[in-house]
Amino acid sequence: MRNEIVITAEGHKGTLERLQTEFSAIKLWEASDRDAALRQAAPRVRALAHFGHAKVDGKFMDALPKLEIISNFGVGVDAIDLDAARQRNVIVTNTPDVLNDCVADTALALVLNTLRKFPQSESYVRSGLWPTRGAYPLTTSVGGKTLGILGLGRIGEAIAKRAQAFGMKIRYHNRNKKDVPYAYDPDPVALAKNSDVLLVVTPGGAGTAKLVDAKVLDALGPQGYLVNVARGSVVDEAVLLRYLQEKKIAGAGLDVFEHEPNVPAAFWTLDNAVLFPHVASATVETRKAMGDLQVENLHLHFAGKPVKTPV
Ligand code: NAP
Ligand code: 8YV
Repeated sequence: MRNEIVITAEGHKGTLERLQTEFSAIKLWEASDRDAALRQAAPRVRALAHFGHAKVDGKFMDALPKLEIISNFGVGVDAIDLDAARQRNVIVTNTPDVLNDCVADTALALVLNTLRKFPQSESYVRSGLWPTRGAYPLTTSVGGKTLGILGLGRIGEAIAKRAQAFGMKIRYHNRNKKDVPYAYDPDPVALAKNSDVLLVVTPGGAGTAKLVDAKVLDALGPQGYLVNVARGSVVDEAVLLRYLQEKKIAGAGLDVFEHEPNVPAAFWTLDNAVLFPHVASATVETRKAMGDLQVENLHLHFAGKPVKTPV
């Protein structure tokens, strides 16, 4: 008999297919009455497969009193109340490492696109402006610039390697200093002050909420660039918008926003911002690897074995 699971949202197609084939799956997003669906599942369901960024809080967990594991599609687990899970002895798993390369590639793409304005210069050709207005204005080079990584973890280290290959110098700030060959700054303001490009790749959640605020952006200054591939919550978005409009920083490259998929319309027309729709891990290969890990954790747990990637 297949083990029963609840799937919270419509996620990656191939993974959904696996989940529905290998488990007996209740698709919460399809239920006309979500509470009734949870009440029906409550006496039996021990596992939740979570997709997306909707909150999984203590109340949600209490609706499934037999819950033992939440298997998340994604490395960031800021949507899941980890304290509530701990209090209820619910294991939380995520999908680390398998996405490092793609997320780091995207981070570098944002660095290049933001400093060199490649998307804007591409639009210049497509809009037919080149013959009439002449050469596209000069931009600024990447090589020789200092990249300050806020959150030098698994993905941050993959970004550092790539950035070095582009001739960038690396600095970082974490709460804990690491044994790495990069200069350490004791706080985000010092890192911003010492960097040309501040690249944010910390986890989201309460511990990092608005970590990049006006003080950090002031330290980055009018020649400095911000790149965010972490979570929108880590940056004070209203302040960032104002600083971009007033040219108090030189530019920003953003893969993540505070209220995705809604990006304030004022960002759309900025010439000094490059905007991606949260695509850092969005390749066929990486999304499959993330889903395989999510499914593997569920199978291991149902087999009574330790999960592969607990949070
Ligand atoms: P990780 O290995 O846990 O690295 C996170 C790093 O952030 C650690 O080095 C940690 O060091 C540091 N950190 C945590 N809190 C901090 C704070 N308050 N101030 C400064 N540094 C702090 O995680 P990862 O696998 O690299 O992933 C990082 C995050 O990237 C994820 O949690 C997720 O939010 C985001 N992400 C986004 C995408 C996307 O599609 N855009 C894709 C994947 C991941 P200390 O503990 O020493 O502070
Ligand atoms: C995914 C991510 O886009 O892993 C993460 O933390 O942000 C991304 O890889 C997201 O989890 C899919 O919902």
